[in-house]
Amino acid sequence: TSFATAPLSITKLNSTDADFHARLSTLLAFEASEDEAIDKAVAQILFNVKTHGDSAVLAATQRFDRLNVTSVAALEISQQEMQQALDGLTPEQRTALETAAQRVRAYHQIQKQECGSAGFSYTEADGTVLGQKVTPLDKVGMYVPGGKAAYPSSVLMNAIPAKVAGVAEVIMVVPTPDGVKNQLVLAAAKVAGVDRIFTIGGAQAVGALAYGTQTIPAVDKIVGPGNAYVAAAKRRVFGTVGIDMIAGPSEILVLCDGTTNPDWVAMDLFSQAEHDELAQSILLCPDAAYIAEVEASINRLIDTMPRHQIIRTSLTNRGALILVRDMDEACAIANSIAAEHLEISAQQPEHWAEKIRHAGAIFLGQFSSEALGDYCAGPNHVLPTSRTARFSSPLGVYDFQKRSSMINVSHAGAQTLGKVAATLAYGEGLQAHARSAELRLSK
Ligand code: HSO
Ligand code: ZN
Repeated sequence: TSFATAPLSITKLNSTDADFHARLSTLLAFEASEDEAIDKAVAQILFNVKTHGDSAVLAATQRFDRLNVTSVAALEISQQEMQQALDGLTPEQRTALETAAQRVRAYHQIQKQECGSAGFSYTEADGTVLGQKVTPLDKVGMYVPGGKAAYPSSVLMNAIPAKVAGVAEVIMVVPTPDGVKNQLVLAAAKVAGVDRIFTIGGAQAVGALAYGTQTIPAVDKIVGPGNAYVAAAKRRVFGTVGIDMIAGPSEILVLCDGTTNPDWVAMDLFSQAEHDELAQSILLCPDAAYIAEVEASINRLIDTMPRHQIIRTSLTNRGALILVRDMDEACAIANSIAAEHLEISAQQPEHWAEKIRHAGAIFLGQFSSEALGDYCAGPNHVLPTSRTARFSSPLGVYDFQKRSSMINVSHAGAQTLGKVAATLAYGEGLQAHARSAELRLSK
């Protein structure tokens, strides 16, 4: 049912206002709530899983997801069941999933070639060889949320770069409260090449992957988004295993010169606002009349959206339409926002893109809607949020590799390096280091 609602009250800012920067930072401020009660409960669950293994995982799964099985082995989903899920899709769904997977795989294969996966080495004049060796991780755990945020596209985005990197085993965990399985998630896992799936979730799943149990193998890194319990558990097991970033709410920043159809821009703002109430959608534009048009589009289109309530809350609390002096200023503000997604919906988008230094993904031109990147353009949709694009990158092949230094000192090299090392070692008062270097000096 659609009903007339009051026009949406979205924050409007003008970059020439004296309090602009203060208001912008208030708008951007986002603190991931670190709930003490949640963290305490998580610590207890992790301790139980670490000390009791399978039986603790089983007890927590029975309690939280109401699954009454007698072994963790019974919670594993077979490759055959994944295949059945894939076979059960409509031809249209199946083709879309496979096309997306193929494009994401192709992109990450190129990324693998370009990100130094071959390592390097060089030989010095005296024959000493120095270099770096790149190795994929052995085992990776992938958390997939159950319920409303269970995105098959995220299964592709997390698993495919891991498999392209050469990870031997990708082990997925996904909670299935009351035994309800998401067929699209299982199908996506099959298409992405996930090796094993366990229907467990929450802190108990993170603990099982981090410490290993009688049935669930211990992994080397855990990736994938989850609720507050999962995030707290990932923080706590970090160090025992690697983790990816802890993702905040989705963000879109549209930088528009006023030449794109305003309905398109309104829908792009909706597309991230519909993820959740805390998502952030912002428009930067130098044309006041155009901003008014986008606002009219927002008000005309919002009630046609099934998720209009979430969109309304998100846009009201965290959205903004910002009038800027010109496109140059828009780029400068975009850099300070360092958004997860930046659309440059403008003529000559490459020109403005050159000025952008901080954004998780940059979408150029009016045809590059973020939605295409979310599903099937090829680049990863797991991106730095909450201004972390200032210092971090999209999830990629490199997140599933690690590097080892290689040092092969020649006899001649040991003579020159031995003296340098010994001198520094004596300076540090480390006699054994000095002698170790000196023993290799020829008399
Ligand atoms: N925009 C999300 C990814 C996603 N969108 C999944 C749709 N499905 C990441 O910020
Ligand atoms: Zn999205």
